[in-house]
Amino acid sequence: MFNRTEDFSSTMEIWNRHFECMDRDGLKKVQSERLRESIERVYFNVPYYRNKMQEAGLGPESINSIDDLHKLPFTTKQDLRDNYPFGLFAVPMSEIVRIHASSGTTGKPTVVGYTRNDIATWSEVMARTLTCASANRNDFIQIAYGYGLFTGGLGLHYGGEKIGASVIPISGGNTTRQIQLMHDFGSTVLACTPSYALFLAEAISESGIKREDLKLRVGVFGAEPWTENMRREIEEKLEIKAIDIYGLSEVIGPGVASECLVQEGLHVNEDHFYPEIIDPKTLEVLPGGCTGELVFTTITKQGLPLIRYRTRDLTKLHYEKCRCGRTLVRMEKCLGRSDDMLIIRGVNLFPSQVESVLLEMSEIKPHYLLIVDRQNNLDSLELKVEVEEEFFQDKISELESLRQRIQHSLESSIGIGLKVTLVEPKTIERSEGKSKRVIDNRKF
Ligand code: DLL
Repeated sequence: MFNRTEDFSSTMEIWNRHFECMDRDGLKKVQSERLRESIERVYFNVPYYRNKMQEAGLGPESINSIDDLHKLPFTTKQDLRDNYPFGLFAVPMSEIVRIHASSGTTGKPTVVGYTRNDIATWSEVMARTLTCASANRNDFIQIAYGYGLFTGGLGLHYGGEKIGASVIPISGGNTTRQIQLMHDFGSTVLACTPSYALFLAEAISESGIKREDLKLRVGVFGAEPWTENMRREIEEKLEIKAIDIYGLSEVIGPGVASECLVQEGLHVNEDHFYPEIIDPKTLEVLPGGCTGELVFTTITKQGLPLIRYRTRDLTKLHYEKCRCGRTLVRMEKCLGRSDDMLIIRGVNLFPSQVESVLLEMSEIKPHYLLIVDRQNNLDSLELKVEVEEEFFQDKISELESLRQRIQHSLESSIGIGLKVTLVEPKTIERSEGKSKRVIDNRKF
């Protein structure tokens, strides 16, 4: 993968040269020290971690360096759910200054809390992310990620302000206004999901605005998987450099890892988030260069520290120094997951969330199929669900009102617009083994 030779190190800015270019032995010392502090923090402040460590026969003294990490048990999204909403927080609520949330495996969201210090860490890693993408104080950053409980909008916002850029907090949607302001304000950096970037590219070409009248130079795209082909298409259509940024709310939000202009893997901010790759079946730790599930231990976070958190994202790590000069380990683009989480227009969705809403309605059977597609570069979601025999005989108007009720409950619960189609009993194919609930027609 990494075989080109051009040297970028003298031309690229680095936000925090001390940590981003530290020699790996020095980095390991920093990581080990921070890990020890983190383990003390969770052991003494979070009963869940203390119990799990005690069950494994471990105390804080068992963890002396990063080499001891493998002894510790894993943490999963289910653990966060079991301790909903604030059970894994390691500080009193009076120290939490911000709460975000993302989808859990059922109706309940995964809740994350930040102390003032965590917000400072987040701003720091986002400043690195934006600098990695060549942004600086002279840029106008149009933030078209959603603001709110989703971490995209505010994550980019704080990073943009930290580097001194002019931040445009336009949030997601309203494409006509996005294009208008991009033109009038002279936005140079676009932050949004890669699928929305493609959608915007088409909309710009239809808007009558000429490309040379826009100042756009680079995009920071993430929150969903996207391929090298999609990157090429975005770069050609928008005439910009398209940079991949990765993160998850549980770990901090965006800012966990980001590409530099070399575009050969995403630098993980491993002085804050220590990555491991495991075999998702055997749970063994795998060496650099092997594909497996990405696991993170936060080593500086205070509000919600996470120990060996299983992301379910599949990728591999590369430890060689990058041509930009950074020594931080790089992860390859994430293209798959080891669970059934879907990402639709940047929003996470588990089929079980849909199921739990459907199960509350007596008129329908829990036989359903979710069909995901991509039209005009935007994801679409359709639900086909079987109606109970007795209700299927009902008047068309009654069926239509049932359909609308299902649609409203689902949309308010999962936060994604969808099309609902009612189908006759026994028309959705039954499977002998694990039922197939999702057909994903998108090409990744
Ligand atoms: O998506 C945080 C984020 C916001 C990242 C803006 C980048 C930009 P969650 O909503 O918790 O957080 O979703 C996290 O999204 O486990 C991956 O499966 C997926 N994901 C995020 N970034 C990428 C990416 C935000 N660059 C989940 N490539 C993660 C592939 C990504 N998948």
